[in-house]
Amino acid sequence: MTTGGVRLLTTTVILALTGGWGAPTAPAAVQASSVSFTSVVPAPVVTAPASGVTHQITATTTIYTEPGSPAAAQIAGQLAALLRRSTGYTLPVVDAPSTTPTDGIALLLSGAPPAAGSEGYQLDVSAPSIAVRANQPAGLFAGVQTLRQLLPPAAESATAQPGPWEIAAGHILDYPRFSHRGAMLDVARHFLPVPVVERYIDEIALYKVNRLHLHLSDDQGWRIAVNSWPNLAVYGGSTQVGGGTGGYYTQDEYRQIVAYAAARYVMIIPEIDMPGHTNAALASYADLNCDGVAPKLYTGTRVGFSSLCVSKELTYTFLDQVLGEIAGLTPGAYLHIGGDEASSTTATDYSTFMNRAQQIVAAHGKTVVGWHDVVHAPALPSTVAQYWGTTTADAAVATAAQNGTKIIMSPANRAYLDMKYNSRTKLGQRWAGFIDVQDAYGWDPGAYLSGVGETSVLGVEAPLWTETIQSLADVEYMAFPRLPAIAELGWSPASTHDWTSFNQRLGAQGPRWRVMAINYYHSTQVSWPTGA
Ligand code: NGO
Repeated sequence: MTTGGVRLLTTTVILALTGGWGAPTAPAAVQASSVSFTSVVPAPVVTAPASGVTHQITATTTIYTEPGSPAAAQIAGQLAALLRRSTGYTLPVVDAPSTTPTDGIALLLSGAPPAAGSEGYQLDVSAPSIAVRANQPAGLFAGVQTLRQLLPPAAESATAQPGPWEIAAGHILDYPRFSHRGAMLDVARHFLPVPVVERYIDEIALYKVNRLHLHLSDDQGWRIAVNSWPNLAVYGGSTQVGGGTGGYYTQDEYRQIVAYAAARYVMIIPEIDMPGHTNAALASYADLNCDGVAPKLYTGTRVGFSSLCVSKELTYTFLDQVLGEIAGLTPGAYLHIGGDEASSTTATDYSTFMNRAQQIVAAHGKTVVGWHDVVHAPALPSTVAQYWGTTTADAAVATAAQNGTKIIMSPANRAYLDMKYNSRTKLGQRWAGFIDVQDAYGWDPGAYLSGVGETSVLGVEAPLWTETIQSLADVEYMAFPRLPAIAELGWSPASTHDWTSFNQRLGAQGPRWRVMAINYYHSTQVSWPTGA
């Protein structure tokens, strides 16, 4: 593509940090033709650019896919659909021939090195062809996300653009550091409808996030239909923070979210928070309360005032039926049972309750995840604890880790996407501190919490709580650019960790987000290219 008659070779021209990002600028970097081969987020394990060589996608490009693999064909179809919109080309998807194609884009389930594992891939871009090779479909999907980032940002456009569609040539070998690379949406404080969740899945998948944890219940709302306890959604889901009408997912809608995520190699982890954070359930069924009296629905933002009734047997029938239905709807291995801030439950009751809740989850064939408070109750060996503290030392979590408990790292002062960027941020909270991009990026999940080493860490997760968040635009503003920072910590080897490199690669995403109409925060810490 030409900009004012000058063909730009790369988008890696970085604006000096002179506060000039908001100023009117001449040619937008979004029109640049070829993106640097080293601008991928998360950073790949091995990146070897072939200098001076480019590949061009043209009107005659074919997408070849692994013969006999419906999963590969689906991924090829996703890539074709994206590129047909923006290039206007036909881009037929056909079975690859028995010898490796010498033209076009090939998505192959053969020829990847064992090091690529089940989620990694090898990408080779040369002048005549592009090949993504993986051992498993998840790796092909990941490789395609990398390829998308190497294309000009206009490739993400929903309408046909003029091109040309050049990609810098080179070789990438890539695989993840951690198996759990998560994002969380709190759909309880403010309900977020299915299209918002699906769009967020698209956005996180581009950064190789492979888990979406849905916080489906809290004091202010119950967000999933449960056939055996229908009032939970119908009544308990009828409001939200600030008193809006709330909402809930029908079981079909939840299945739709699960399937949408699965097609993008994202596992849904549903959370029913307990024994605290349960006012919506307690308001829906008087019998769940120790005194038999249902509290009113709650639309404020206090925490720690509600508790399921630990001494009533009905509570465990409730858990068994609710968790049983949700387990049945969820193909993923995990059920999250919260367990945080149970300040209205005594320590003994908390232990009794969490112990039984874990047995119930296990009986339904799922692995328990709990907020790290769960380590104060007897834990099943398989129970995973999600660390959300603000300190780098927690003796109980360290002891649990030393006894084999796996930890998901979500330190609130680093990974909470609901924290404000700074004092001028309108949305969000500040209880865990301000988090600008450099704070979100500047820690090592495998060496952050004392006594919790790399082998105890299942991965990272960036939670987005929604006390102040009400719309897709709000979600995007808080998630971008911090979510890609956490995604890189989850995927990339510690050896690639480098703020200067990350800053430039992150900045290169800005023009892409413009084209995708992602409402991102223009952090002054990031070296955005001209026009982003
Ligand atoms: C805490 C609390 C949530 C809040 C969130 C807000 C956890 C695990 N429990 O995190 O109820 O919504 O902070 O930042």
